[in-house]
Amino acid sequence: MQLSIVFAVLLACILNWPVTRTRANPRMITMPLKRLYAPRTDVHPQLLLQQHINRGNKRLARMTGRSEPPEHELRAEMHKRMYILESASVSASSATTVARSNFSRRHSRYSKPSTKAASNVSSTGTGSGVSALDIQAAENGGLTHAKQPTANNTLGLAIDADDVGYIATIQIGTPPQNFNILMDSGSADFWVGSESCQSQQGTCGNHTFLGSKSSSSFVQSNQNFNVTYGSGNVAGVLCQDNVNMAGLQLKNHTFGVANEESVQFSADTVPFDGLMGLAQSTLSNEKVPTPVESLASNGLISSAISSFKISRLADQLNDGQVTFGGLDSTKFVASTLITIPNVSKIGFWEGALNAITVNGQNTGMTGRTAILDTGTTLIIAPPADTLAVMAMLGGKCDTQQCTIPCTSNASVALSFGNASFTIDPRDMVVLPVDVNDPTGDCTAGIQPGTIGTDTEWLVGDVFLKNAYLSVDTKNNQISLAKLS
Ligand SMILES: *[C@@H]1O[C@H](CO)[C@@H](O)[C@H](O)[C@H]1NC(C)=O
Ligand SMILES: *[C@@H]1O[C@H](CO)[C@@H](O)[C@H](O)[C@H]1NC(C)=O
Ligand SMILES: *[C@@H]1O[C@H](CO)[C@@H](O)[C@H](O)[C@H]1NC(C)=O
Ligand SMILES: *[C@@H]1O[C@H](CO)[C@@H](O)[C@H](O)[C@H]1NC(C)=O
Ligand SMILES: *[C@@H]1O[C@H](CO)[C@@H](O)[C@H](O)[C@H]1NC(C)=O
Ligand SMILES: *[C@@H]1O[C@H](CO)[C@@H](O)[C@H](O)[C@H]1NC(C)=O
Ligand SMILES: *[C@@H]1O[C@H](CO)[C@@H](O)[C@H](O)[C@H]1NC(C)=O
Ligand SMILES: *[C@@H]1O[C@H](CO)[C@@H](O)[C@H](O)[C@H]1NC(C)=O
Ligand SMILES: CC(=O)N[C@H]1CO[C@H](CO)[C@@H](O)[C@@H]1O
Repeated sequence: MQLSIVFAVLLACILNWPVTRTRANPRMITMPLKRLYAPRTDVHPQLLLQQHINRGNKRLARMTGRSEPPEHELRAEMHKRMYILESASVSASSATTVARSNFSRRHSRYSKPSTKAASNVSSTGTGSGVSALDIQAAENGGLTHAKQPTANNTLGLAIDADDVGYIATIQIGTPPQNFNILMDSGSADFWVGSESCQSQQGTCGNHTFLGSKSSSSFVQSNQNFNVTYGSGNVAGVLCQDNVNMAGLQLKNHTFGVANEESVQFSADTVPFDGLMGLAQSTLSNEKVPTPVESLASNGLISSAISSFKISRLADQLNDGQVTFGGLDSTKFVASTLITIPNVSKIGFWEGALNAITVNGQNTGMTGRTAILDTGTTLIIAPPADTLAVMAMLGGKCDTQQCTIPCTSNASVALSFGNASFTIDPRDMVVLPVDVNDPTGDCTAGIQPGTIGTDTEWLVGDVFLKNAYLSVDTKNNQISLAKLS
């Protein structure tokens, strides 16, 4: 595998690994990729991935109002994957632990990637396997911080691991404390951990908590709430406190403090302290307006609009952001903006998906809808649709998952309104089945959802890295545009 000099040197610095120049082209560097990744002793990326898939399936179930897949089914999926890992003699001894619960870190999770490496990294992924950066991030977890946005009313979105999730820093309480918050367009509850938070492991980990000890403006109610996500659940009480998002001061906002968190949220290595749902509040369990709805009703922004630029770790641009009250016109090509009605009856952001093409060839699928969800990593599609797309991609599906060659440069495009949005081939190859073989088979960016209607897609970051997304509560509409 060849990588551009800057990228290779960056990696070499991070990994303390020697790089060798090839004679043929002194500008290019060959890296002994296989040697970069010692067998890990904790959670294998494939297990993390199964967790993402399970999570997607459960979300799909919840949003369509059907019963969620029973816990034992999900566990069975995990066990199947463990079995595969064991037979491939990769240590799965701690595979029952939760994602990233004990990751060894070869470098600081808060290390700042060089922006100089940015420009040409993208050329290394397509057609030549999963980038070394992604594999390393999948193994190490942690956050890659975003650059400070220049637009008003805008928060940078840090990247969790290898594009697993997107996290903003906001301030809550008096005096204001920083909280890292997962920004989720696919749910509608906002909560952070409370000072008395407990988990099955004891405390709720190395996180920032909210309560009367740390905030003089904190007021707790006796109204309970709970939320079950695809992965994990929280329960607690509603409270009021001051919330500052990108300089917008929401006084006495009502939201949740979690007194109980499952380990998916409480583990030390989970890089966020709470979650902000930015779907419509009709979907919320807390039954209170979302922060963006409150910003609008208090006149702090002109309309309840949230707009997302989801960034890709491999690009090394770190320009992810969420804008409240409007769109950041510097992030998209204005002439490509399309606006479509929301069709979800229960408060998701769901639009008509008019066509799906593979390498420009129409799959012939019609009448599909897509829920646009920044909080889901992959695309979860109905099984029949997934199989059809995989067949055209040259991929295959077994009972565990769908895979495609890591070297695939096939392009899948989704059409909304009258525009077609092409998914970068790099986003379709998520992680090598064998991390030591980054040009072998890769988990595909589209996986089958076992529960849902046969026309409903759950479209997460694999797609959203390729479009600017804006959602508008008052007008009940969704806009998408090509990235600038
Ligand atoms: C976590 O990793 C450390 C260092 O590798 C090890 O000593 C410890 O036993 C591990 N803890 C668990 C719970 O696996
Ligand atoms: C990136 O690639 C472009 C063309 O592919 C080239 O003009 C430019 O010099 C490269 N930049 C770096 C930093 O290598
Ligand atoms: C941000 O808002 C201020 C005050 O309204 C305005 O002067 C400035 O031009 C805005 N900046 C951007 C980048 O829109
Ligand atoms: C807790 O997290 C902070 C960063 O948020 C880090 O600096 C610190 O080392 C962590 N402490 C432990 C015990 O993990
Ligand atoms: C969760 O909240 C619902 C009502 O919002 C309630 O019916 C249910 O009992 C709660 N579950 C738990 C485990 O507290
Ligand atoms: C804060 O909001 C709650 C609930 O809406 C309300 O009961 C309370 O009076 C408010 N407090 C202040 C100081 O505005
Ligand atoms: C994929 O790459 C091959 C050669 O590497 C090229 O012939 C083909 O046109 C590419 N396909 C797409 C869809 O870019
Ligand atoms: C999509 O439709 C709009 C008007 O509804 C039009 O302005 C635009 O040119 C169309 N785009 C394409 C690619 O056809
Ligand atoms: C929550 C909400 O307003 N949902 C709407 C989304 O759009 C559909 C179709 O226009 C409406 O029926 C829903 O009420």
